[in-house]
Amino acid sequence: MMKLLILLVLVLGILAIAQLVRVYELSSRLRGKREEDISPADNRMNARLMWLFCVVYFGFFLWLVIRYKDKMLPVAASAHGVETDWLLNFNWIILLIAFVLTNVLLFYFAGKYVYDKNRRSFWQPHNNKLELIWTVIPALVLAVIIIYGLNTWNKITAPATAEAVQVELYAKQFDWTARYPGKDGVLGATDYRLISGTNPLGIVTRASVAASLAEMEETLAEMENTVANNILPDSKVSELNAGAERLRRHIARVINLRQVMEQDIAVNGGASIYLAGSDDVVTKDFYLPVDNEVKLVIRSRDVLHSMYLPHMRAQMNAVPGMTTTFKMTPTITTEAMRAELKDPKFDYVLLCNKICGSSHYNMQMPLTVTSASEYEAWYADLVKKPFEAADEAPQADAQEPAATSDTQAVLGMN
Ligand SMILES: [Cu+2]
Repeated sequence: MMKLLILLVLVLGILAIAQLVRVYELSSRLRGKREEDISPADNRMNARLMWLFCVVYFGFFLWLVIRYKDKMLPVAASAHGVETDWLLNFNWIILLIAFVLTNVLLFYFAGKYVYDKNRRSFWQPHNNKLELIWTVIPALVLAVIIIYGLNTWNKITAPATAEAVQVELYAKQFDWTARYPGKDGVLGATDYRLISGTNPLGIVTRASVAASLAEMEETLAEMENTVANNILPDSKVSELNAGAERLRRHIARVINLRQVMEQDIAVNGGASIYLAGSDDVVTKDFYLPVDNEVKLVIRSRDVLHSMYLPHMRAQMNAVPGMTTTFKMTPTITTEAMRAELKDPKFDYVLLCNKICGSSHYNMQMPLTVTSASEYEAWYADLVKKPFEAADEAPQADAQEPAATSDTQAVLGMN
């Protein structure tokens, strides 16, 4: 109601001003004054208003900076984040100098050189020296910005070292799942064809392929049995047949995957990526050790997402059908950051930074950065629940009842 009233007052105010202007114009005409004649007093007032606007504008600008300072991110909690912040601040300083200088001069000159009929403007058609100055200086400044930026970018995007802790971050509408390699330190192979309620990340191992095939074959047999029993109406029978056909096609795809897997194992032996998955751990807990290089391996099941750790100044797209990576070194533990911010409830957070659907805003997972020893203890506990012991493991996809079996996922997928 209050908003409506304010709106009404605003509209009426604008109308009143428009009417006043109209009255002024009519009275000027009566007084025989032409519209093009602007008195020196009018010009001087406009000049003063230019200066006033300049002061009010920069005053508001400063007020905004001070007022919302606490909404800024705290100090960067990763090694490269400190460099990113330096780069950003460096750019800000250059921008601010150029911005303040040009805008203050713009308003100052507009006020200073108020129209005076006795003054003639200075006519300067060309000046090589000036042209040179305003070409060379911006070019030099831009070159410095680009070289400094590229240098930082190359450092951030360089490949991770072999000692880096590997963690997979798996995005789907609308949550994150983490996967840690088991004792072998290697993340096993994955394939979308195996995604199911018990294998949400589609980890490929001999056992998971066999389980997937067994479950699908069982479902197929049930379907064929139902059709053979001849108790369903024709429409249901054709629906069931179509479903069975899809299932047969998917079985063929998984058999194909099995072939690829067996060939890889035959060629690479124990080093095959298909033998590395059974001890992987799929979890909703995201822990990282402090002062240790980390390689984040990022995948998406459905649409574009983006792995975003604002406090770490880390961001990387999660693209369906491909794997992206981001390496970083966290430098401040959760504990230390809580002390720094005097906020005992503070947690680092992993967000999705691509608008990926209706619950995008809620797609987040807390990150805990601990000391190396605490991390070791946590990890030792974690690897007791490997992926292959899926029967006892807590279901990662508990909040998604729609896809609780291989078959349902397959039927929906085709
Ligand atoms: Cu998302």
